[in-house]
Amino acid sequence: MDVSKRILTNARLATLVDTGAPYGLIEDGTLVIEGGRIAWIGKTPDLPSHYSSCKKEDLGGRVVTPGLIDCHTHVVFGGDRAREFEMRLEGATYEEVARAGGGIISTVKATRAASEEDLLAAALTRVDALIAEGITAIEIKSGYGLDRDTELRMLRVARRIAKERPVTVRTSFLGAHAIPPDYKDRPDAYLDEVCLPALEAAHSEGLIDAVDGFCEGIAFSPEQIRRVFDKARDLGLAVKLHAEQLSNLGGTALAASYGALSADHLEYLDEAGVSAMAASGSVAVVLPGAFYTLRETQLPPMDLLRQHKVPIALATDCNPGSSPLASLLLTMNMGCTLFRMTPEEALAGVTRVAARALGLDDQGTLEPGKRADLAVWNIAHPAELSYRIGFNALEKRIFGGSE
Ligand code: DI6
Ligand code: FE
Repeated sequence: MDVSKRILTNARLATLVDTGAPYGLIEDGTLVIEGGRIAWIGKTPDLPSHYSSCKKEDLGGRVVTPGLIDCHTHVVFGGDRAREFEMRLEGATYEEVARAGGGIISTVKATRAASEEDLLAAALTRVDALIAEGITAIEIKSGYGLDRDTELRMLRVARRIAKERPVTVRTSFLGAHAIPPDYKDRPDAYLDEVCLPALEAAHSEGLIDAVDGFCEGIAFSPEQIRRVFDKARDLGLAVKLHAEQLSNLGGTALAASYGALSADHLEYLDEAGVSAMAASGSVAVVLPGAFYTLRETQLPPMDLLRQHKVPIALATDCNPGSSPLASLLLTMNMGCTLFRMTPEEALAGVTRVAARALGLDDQGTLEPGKRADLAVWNIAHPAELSYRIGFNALEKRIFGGSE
């Protein structure tokens, strides 16, 4: 018997390939894995005869999806912000907490004080929760260091996660996340003296896959973000942006003009921004965990995004302040209930479209040539993934062909 091959049969394959069928579903499907990649996929009766001598794993009619992808997280950080949660419940807004020196800056203090080992151990607890729900790829941002050493330490921790666990990690440099207290009212000096040099240093150590920023009244202006993006362009790095989360500053159109992989949050996005995204091919990453936690009422312009055919991804935004959420399944449910996504859009948003938001060409769908990153679910229909709340139906996760 040939053991280099693995054949999963009697499965309902939610391929997420645009075949016309919802979810790209193949009923009574079989999937062949060879060399860690999908070698063949189709209806069981059509399986080529040269596979007939191989042992088959009967999945008993279970649903198989691509491994899930969380394309926007801040899982590496020190401390927590439970006290801030209490303050907000007592009436303070997220911006008021930030302006009073809490918010992102309080996590910066805790992150600077934490060792690489402590940051790794804490991040792994969150990554493990995601992996337990079938995640096979995750994006991780820096941005709680805001000094060169801590930004680099966060990114090293992110890279180490891919060695400690069977998961693909994509890193984003987010030095332009907040203005540190020592540079209060001098954001350009912070960019010149800290952020841009740290970006170069991290890039030269091979620690970055993309460059992100936070374009907002409490963070950086479009002109300042432009300076960060110009440096990214010089270094040949892709960009993405936290944009239009609390107000509309036009960050999305700026990101689109740099061919951004994605623009993220987008509650205050207008039609001009949506058309700029459509023209650049950028993905809209919506983050219902932050919307929920901040008790936002302004919804991202979902219908405009659909009308302009902007692909929509969904992610946890797992972070200690605005989205202390380490469940991508709950995020899918929130995407449907809060943002009125369909369960099919939600599943595409954490697979095919999330892969695109990270520039991962060989993941996110079930088709020949793609990595064999799969999730097998003990459910009868893929809509159940979004429908249930606080319920994890993962039967097993396959990463690069192995469990
Ligand atoms: N927007 C967010 O939602 C996170 N960062 C950002 O730019 C929040 C980060 C935090 O509150 O710690
Ligand atoms: Fe974020």
